[in-house]
Amino acid sequence: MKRNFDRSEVSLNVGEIIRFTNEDEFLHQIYVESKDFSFDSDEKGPGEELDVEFPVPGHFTVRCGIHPRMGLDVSVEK
Ligand SMILES: [Cu+2]
Repeated sequence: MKRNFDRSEVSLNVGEIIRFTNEDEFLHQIYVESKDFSFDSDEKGPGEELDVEFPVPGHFTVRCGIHPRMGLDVSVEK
C-alpha cells in the first residue's frame, strides 16, 4: 500500500530511460505535462512496466492522474 513513487527525485542524462514498475496493488496512470516534453501512460495495473525516455534536458514532474499527491521530480541533463 504505497500510492507513491519509490523516490521523490531522480537525475539522468538526455536519452536515458526510467523504467516504472507498478509494485502497488492499485492502478496508476502516470504523465508529464510540459511545453518541452509530455507523455501520458494508459492505466497500468499491478506488475505492469512502462519505459519512459526523456529526450530533452530540463526539469519535469511525473504525476499520477489517479493519485494527485504522487510526484517524481526528474532532472534531465544534456
Ligand atoms: Cu497512482
